[in-house]
Amino acid sequence: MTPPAIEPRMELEQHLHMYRQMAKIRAFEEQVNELYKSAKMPGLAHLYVGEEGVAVGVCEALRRDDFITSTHRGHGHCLAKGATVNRMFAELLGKEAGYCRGKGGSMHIADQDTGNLGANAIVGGSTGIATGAALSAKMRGTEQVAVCFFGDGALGQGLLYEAMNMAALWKLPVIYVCENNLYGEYTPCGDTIAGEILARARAFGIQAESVDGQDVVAVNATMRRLVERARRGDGPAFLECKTYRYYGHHVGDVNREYRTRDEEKEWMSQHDPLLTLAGRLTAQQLADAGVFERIATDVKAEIDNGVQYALAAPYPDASEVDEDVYA
Ligand SMILES: Cc1ncc(C[n+]2csc(CCOP(=O)(O)OP(=O)(O)O)c2C)c(N)n1
Ligand SMILES: [Mg+2]
Repeated sequence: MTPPAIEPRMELEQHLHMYRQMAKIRAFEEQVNELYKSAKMPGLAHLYVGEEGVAVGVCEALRRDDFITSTHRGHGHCLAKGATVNRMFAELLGKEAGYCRGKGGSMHIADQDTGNLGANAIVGGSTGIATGAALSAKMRGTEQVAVCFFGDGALGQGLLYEAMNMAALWKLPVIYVCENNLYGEYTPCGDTIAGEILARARAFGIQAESVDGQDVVAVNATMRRLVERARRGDGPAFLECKTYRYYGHHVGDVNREYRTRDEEKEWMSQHDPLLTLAGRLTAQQLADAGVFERIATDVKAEIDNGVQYALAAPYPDASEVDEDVYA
């Protein structure tokens, strides 16, 4: 899809804001990788680098009180919906100031204040939660919308189809955002997905579209349209965002024998969401290299401060080890 022309001042500001959000997510994730490699972070993490255009394009189409549900690869969703870098790092390092008081870690970050109902380590597990949130919004008449992020791997989970069936029957304000990054763990999605992806949603009568997930402006424009129709009561939608993760499945997956270095280089050089937006704004003479350098400097300072804050922050007291823990 051709993105809309960028001209008015407000639109430029919004595009620069989206660029900044993507740069923040990327810098956050690069720092998480450093924390892992220097053994300062317990456990591991699934990095979102390369996919920033999806989370930012989607969340910039939402209100603060709209809901999202996230996945095991969820840091980008949290930050795009408004989470702070300080509390995100604190959570990853198991500190009391973290979003789950340090007891959730990378794959369970939730933030009620920004409508983030939580990451989920169960592939496809959040589809029921997002659909339930949409049902609640409809019953309460709040005009809130719920967005359900999930990967191509979740297309193999039955719950998604049960949820989509209900959402279609009850015309719920939910948007299913499939982040198709071509792989589920170490398997190309062509080996696991039969037929057309969009046809699965259309079988329930759900409006289904595909978008270039590396073009944040296109993602945002498409989402605005789908969010608007969900908010006015026209029911659910399904959006496939074609994207790519630059790192391995998780931080420990460094050899990536299931794909080629050439394929990676192609995505990084030709389809990078930050380069794409910066290149377009530069070509249209709406911004120059200095603008993007200043954003990079600001973002680096925010990330440096955040990680220092979290490294110095206290752990929860041992006496509360069984508090706020449900399983
Ligand atoms: C129900 C369930 N089955 C298997 C796993 C193990 N697992 C973790 S991530 C993953 C792959 C997910 O792939 P995808 O949904 O495409 O997301 P991506 O990692 O590509 O972002 C699998 C199989 C799991 N966490 N939950
Ligand atoms: Mg995937």
